[in-house]
Amino acid sequence: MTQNMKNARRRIQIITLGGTIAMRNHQGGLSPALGGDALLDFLKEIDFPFQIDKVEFSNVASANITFSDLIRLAQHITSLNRDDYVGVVVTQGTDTIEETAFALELLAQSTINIAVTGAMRSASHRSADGPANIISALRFLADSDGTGEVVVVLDDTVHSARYVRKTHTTKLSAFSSGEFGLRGRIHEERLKAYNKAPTPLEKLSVSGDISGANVLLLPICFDQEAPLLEHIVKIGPAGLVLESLGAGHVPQTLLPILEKAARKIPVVLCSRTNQGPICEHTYGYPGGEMDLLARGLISGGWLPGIKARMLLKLLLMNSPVDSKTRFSAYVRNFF
Ligand code: DAS
Repeated sequence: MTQNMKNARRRIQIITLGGTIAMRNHQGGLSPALGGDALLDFLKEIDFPFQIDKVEFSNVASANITFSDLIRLAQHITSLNRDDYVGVVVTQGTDTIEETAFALELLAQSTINIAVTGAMRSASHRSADGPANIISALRFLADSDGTGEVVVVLDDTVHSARYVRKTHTTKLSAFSSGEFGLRGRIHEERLKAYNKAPTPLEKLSVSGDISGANVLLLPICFDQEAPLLEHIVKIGPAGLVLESLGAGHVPQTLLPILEKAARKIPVVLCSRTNQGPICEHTYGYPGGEMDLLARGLISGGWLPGIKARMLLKLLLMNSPVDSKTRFSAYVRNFF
């Protein structure tokens, strides 16, 4: 995009959803407090070359954001005029930010960039990080081309939505892109890009109907009890994502039930290590990845379990047809 084109688009919208960034101490514990106006009041002291619109979408802990909220949010962003907007900042709780940002990458049908941010410290904290994170998110948008990219910005670091993970409960630097590396860093008020924006993923249209798309994420543990898994499969989920052992392995006692489930529904193999890809042709023992893939389970590739569950759920909401093949196509393009 040329500078002239960029200058023609002079608006950024900040959409507030809640989270620690908007929480205050109340009767000894943090809870949602600041609405959009109060949260963003500090911006009036900052000289920023864009018009900033505020939209208060909700004010909840991120554990309470729902799929219907997420779909409404994506539709709202899609409806913004791309000739006017440089980008959108979404503020929300950090607990589910890696899932919602990835979902926006799949759902928002727009070339407007989206920077999702939050805070590790509440608005009551003497050195709250929320305002700095919002400013960094605005700076990312000011310095990046509108390709419909979705990033998570915290602690001056910029992460591609599809790679970012929350890896610590409380540290300011709680987010990591692992082996994929940072998308960039905000340095001296500008974006230093370390990596290019990843190739956009194919967008998914979904209705708000989530009834046929129950997907369970299940970590597999040492000597996991097969009867428990049998009960879960009997309940009739539309899909199952396993955070399996190592590079895609399970105890062999689980094989009959997993094979049976995979005949009916997509059963995705991810790793509970949450780092590195599932192997395809390394381990040949019963319960190894070669055996599981041959029994009809599908590889989650590099996707951590929570993102595989998000992708599978949105795919099923889009259409139950060919969900295994379509899931695998996304997995190939993920990295
Ligand atoms: N852990 C909190 C946060 O970081 C709560 C939440 O996710 O809403 O925002």
